[in-house]
Amino acid sequence: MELIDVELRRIRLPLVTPFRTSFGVETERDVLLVRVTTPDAQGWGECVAGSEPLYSSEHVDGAQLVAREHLLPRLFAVGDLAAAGVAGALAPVKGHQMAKAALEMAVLDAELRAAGVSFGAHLGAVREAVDCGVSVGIFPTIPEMLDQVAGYLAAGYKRVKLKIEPGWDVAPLRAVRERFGDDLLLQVDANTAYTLADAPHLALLDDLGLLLIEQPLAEDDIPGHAELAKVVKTPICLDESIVSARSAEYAIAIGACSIINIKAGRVGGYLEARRAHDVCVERRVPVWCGGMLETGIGRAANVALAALPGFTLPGDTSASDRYFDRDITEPFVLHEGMLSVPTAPGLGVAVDLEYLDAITDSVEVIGPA
Ligand code: OSB
Ligand code: MG
Repeated sequence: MELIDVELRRIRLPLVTPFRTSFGVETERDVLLVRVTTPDAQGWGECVAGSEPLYSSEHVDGAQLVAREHLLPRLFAVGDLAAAGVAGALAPVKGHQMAKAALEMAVLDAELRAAGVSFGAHLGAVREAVDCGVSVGIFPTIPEMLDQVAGYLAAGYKRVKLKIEPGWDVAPLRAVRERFGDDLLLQVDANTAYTLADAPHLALLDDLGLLLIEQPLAEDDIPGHAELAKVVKTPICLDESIVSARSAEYAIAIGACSIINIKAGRVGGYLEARRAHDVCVERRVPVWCGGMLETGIGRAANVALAALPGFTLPGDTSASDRYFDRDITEPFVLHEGMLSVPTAPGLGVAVDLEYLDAITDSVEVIGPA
């Protein structure tokens, strides 16, 4: 495939409700979109980096700079480009998984649109629709949080994930159990807000019947999670720590986690995400698809990924209206707690270009040197 040019576009989309985590609050998404043009098709990619480097070391301005200055020149230098060759071509650049993932995604979309193959079919999807959970931020008060959860349950979400931090853990969780009962599939995400010294406190969560606790300790503290797993009964799930299929393999091997949240952006792309999935399946470690408040572009790919056989737990693949009043593709709508996996070629969704232009902050088009 020949790469004709690549558009880097920044859009601004307000969130329907502020999303607060232990690392910060987001009220709108400032998203870097990638559009690649090849002779046969265009392809879209979405970079999941946040506006500040608070979830990981990447952030959206940095991702755009790295894409423009370091990644795209390497892609244009490849003679006959294929999605399967993107990671190798970009490997000399260390890190920057989210920037790399966005470029690989756009190339893969173009390739699959030209070939008439959907993302799901290409990745190995075995389901037509996927079970959806919802990630609930930290609220100023417990009643406000409970109302939000009630609304999501009424909409049909199959499991709830509460964001926690020191001072917002046991009490809100007990309140959720009291109001919605013990059958609710409930899990928590700390986004690295605790240390191993908090192990006795985290063990208090054991009585709450949680599916898992996600990333309680620091990103680089994989051994600490293995220690914590000896003290708490709630299964430990890693998010931030898993930056490649290999890191998944090592974390599982040392007993740091018994469940993994897979995010394509964090591991450098959907093809590496599939390899991480395969590692987990071989080791009988359940996985689920994480989310990064994606637009319909990223959501289409996430829903396809979540349809792979090892994704046996509901993911953070919520409907478009959980995030935005208006999505930039046709909206993803929940049916009986599920989202349908797109079947049309590539991502299988169409971008609303008129709306996109209306919410665009900047566009740069990069060609061969
Ligand atoms: O830790 O899973 C996380 C959003 C932004 C950054 C990190 C995380 C999240 C979420 C939201 O939990 C998941 C979603 O997209 O609904
Ligand atoms: Mg997480």
